[in-house]
Amino acid sequence: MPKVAFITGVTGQDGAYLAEFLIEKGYTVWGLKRRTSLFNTDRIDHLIKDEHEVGDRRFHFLYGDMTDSTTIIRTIQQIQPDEIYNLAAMSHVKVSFDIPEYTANADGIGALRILEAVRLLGLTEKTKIYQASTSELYGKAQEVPQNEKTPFYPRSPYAVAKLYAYWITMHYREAYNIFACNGILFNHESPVRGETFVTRKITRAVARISLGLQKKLYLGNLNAKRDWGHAKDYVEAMYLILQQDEPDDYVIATGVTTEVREFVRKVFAEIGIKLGFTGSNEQEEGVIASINNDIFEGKVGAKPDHLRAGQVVVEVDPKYYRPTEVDLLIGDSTKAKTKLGWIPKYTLDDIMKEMVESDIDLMKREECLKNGGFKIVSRLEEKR
Ligand code: NAP
Ligand code: G4F
Repeated sequence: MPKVAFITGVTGQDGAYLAEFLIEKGYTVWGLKRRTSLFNTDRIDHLIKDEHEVGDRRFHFLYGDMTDSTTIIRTIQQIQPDEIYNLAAMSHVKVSFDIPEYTANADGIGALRILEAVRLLGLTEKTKIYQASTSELYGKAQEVPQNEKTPFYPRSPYAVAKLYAYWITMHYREAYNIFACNGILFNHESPVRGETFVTRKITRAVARISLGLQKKLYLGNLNAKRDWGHAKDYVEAMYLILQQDEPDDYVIATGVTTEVREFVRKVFAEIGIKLGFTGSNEQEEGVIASINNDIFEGKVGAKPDHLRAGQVVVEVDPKYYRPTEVDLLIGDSTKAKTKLGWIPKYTLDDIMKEMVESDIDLMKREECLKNGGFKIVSRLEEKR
């Protein structure tokens, strides 16, 4: 019998990559999906098969919401999963300051609802649980780099909600002997990263600026440093965590940290634009120092006639500042490397290159679509 996995948050970045990964491993995958007024399955369209056309389906949807216990219990009862990956969350740190109560409910109590369902349904021996914990738990980091023993100091309603989820997962492991694990994942990105997270916001904007569709990129804190990996590497770690003999918690990170400002510079450099930064704080600007026409034309497929040296293409807008910031994250994943044999394959340069190329392609397709072209493949498919 194929193993059965239940993924909450299947329409998100990680859910999509994980579903694909598990299906390739032979699993039957059930995904929890919120009802939305428009389709939001772009990232997983390639996995969805019409039941009227295909007999053997490996991927299924169920409607539900992390704030709705009864549906979660009914769903888990129906599926009887071998593994649950709890990825659903209001995952945007800045937005969590605007909707803290909802964030606590979905991200914090949501994790409890999954654990309690497994306990109530008598599945504690059968079902393993992965909880999507986060490096945001370290917040005002108490040591550098951060590992499984580093004390937590959350700095946002999101991180506080995730702190509850972390501890309740560990508590259910100890109190009820459930195979429940925390993956403390540092930031991970991809071409299907949500458009309002900083890396994707940057690669999208650089693509649009290069094509003359946008003039400037407005950002918040350029000084923040993050340990950025690739979502594909990170979903493999989630799977490995649940394949161990004993449940445990693991830090998943690359061990390399990069400033937001440096990420911006690198993405512009990828299309042949050398960027300099002048000024400080809210007056800081990113200015084109020079353009390598050959690289630009090779990457963008057009001439940079609308761009010139001295042009300001990046500005700071304080509306993107957070009431409290997480200044520096860098993870030490020695435990994952030793015990899981997990080694990330992608470097930050690989990720950035893949993302900007994908966004240039996407922007061209969107423009083509506006002008009467056809959308023929899903976003994830076209980015693989
Ligand atoms: P994401 O792209 O924002 O996806 C979040 C998923 O959760 C989406 O499928 C979303 O559905 C779903 N969701 C949100 N609220 C829900 C609710 N109330 N009920 C049911 N589903 C709900 O996030 P991600 O980057 O894939 O991250 C996956 C998980 O890992 C999240 O828990 C995140 O907090 C955590 N994490 C992420 C990172 C990272 O760098 N990516 C690092 C550490 C931890 P819709 O599509 O309908 O919005
Ligand atoms: O890309 P971000 O929004 O990601 P953040 O806050 O680190 O959170 C992400 O990673 C966490 C893991 O550590 C996950 F748990 C969480 O779910 C999410 O996936 O911001 C990264 C940094 C921040 O310091 C932010 O202040 O970039 C800075 N930044 C500067 N300008 C910006 C912007 N962030 C966003 N989103 N938009 C800006 O304009």
